[in-house]
Amino acid sequence: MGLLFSRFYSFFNSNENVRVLMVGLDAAGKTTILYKLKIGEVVTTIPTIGFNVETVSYRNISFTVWDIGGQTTIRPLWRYYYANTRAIIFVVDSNDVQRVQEAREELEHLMTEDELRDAVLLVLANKSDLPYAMKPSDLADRLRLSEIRNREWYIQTTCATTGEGLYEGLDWLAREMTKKK
Ligand code: G3D
Ligand code: MG
Repeated sequence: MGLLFSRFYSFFNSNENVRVLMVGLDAAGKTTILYKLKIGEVVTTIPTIGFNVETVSYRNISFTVWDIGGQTTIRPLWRYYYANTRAIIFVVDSNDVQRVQEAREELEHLMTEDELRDAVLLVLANKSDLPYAMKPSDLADRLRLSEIRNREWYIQTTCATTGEGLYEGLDWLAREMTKKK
């Protein structure tokens, strides 16, 4: 188990199953983050319904990851993965100005999902190492994070390839999740 994750895990000692949902448009950096956390074996399943789901678990905590965007027909099926979700990690490519609006629409959609209403939200402004990366405040504006109601949220700048910022992000998440118990 990696250092990043062990600190996160240390916040939890119950046997309650906890799911962390990590989503974002394709190429945002989710798979890279998943491997960087070094939790264990990442299992990819491709349900017949047609979207890739990556999962990795350590004891009672599991990370469930998929690409969002586009395909509205499969959207209702995401719900099967919402059970026990305590946290949403929304990963954004901060270098991709073209698709930030699409990311916002997807995020807004997730925020209206009834089964996710109690989940805290961590937004990762990823690829911050790239020269044209938007500043987190700019990204927060474009994602309209200030309009989020009844939910704790936080935006953290990250570089998934080096791991920078992941520790801080997970730390915030762990603190918020345990507060809510
Ligand atoms: P996804 O799982 O969200 O679809 P991936 O995204 O993790 O597959 O990442 C997509 C590409 O972006 C990968 O490059 C990956 O190395 C790169 N990437 C992820 N995070 C960062 C980052 O913080 N900075 C930079 N510069 N690149 C990043 P490839 O070339 O393998 O497609
Ligand atoms: Mg991926």
